[in-house]
Amino acid sequence: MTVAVCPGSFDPVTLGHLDVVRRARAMFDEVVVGVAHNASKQALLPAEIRVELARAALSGVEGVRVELVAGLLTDFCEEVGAVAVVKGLRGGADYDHELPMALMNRHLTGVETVFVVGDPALAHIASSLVKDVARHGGPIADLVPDGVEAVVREALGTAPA
Ligand code: COD
Repeated sequence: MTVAVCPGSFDPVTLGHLDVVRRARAMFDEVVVGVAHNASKQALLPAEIRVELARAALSGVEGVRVELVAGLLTDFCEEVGAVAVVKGLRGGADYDHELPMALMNRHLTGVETVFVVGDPALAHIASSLVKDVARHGGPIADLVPDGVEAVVREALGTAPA
């Protein structure tokens, strides 16, 4: 059985993330979604809430589970027996951002990274932009899975548009 890890901050999980996870599941027998800490980002939502929201969004998807990544992504990949990390690309900027991580992860344990091209209809969706829209009172319901908008708004203290 081939296992892949789809890692990210998922702060919060978006429809773009779900697209990447589904594409990964089409290639691997099992996908473990790893909710991790990005040292260069200050998370809005606590890790446990990010895990909860991702689990709810993916609860009906067979062969996919969501776990917290407590430390290094490469250690987590070894724990779950993953043969690959799957990341999504929206464009060239994503590739530039992802390449050093892919190389570092391969340097650490040899784990390969597989890049999937996301649905272009979702290419404008990024967790950071979702939070920015919500922070200014804009609508985000069609950018995130059900239930996520309310949690983000509560964390931000903003009312719906
Ligand atoms: N379409 C396609 N892909 C998308 C979309 C979209 N609309 N939205 C997001 N994605 C992709 C991103 O390109 C990325 O591949 C993935 O989804 C996750 O995105 P984010 O923003 O939730 O997650 P990041 O980029 O903050 O995740 C970084 C990690 C948390 C994976 C990284 O920091 C990490 O591995 N941390 C653990 C500690 C570690 O091992 N550090 C060393 C790393 S070399």
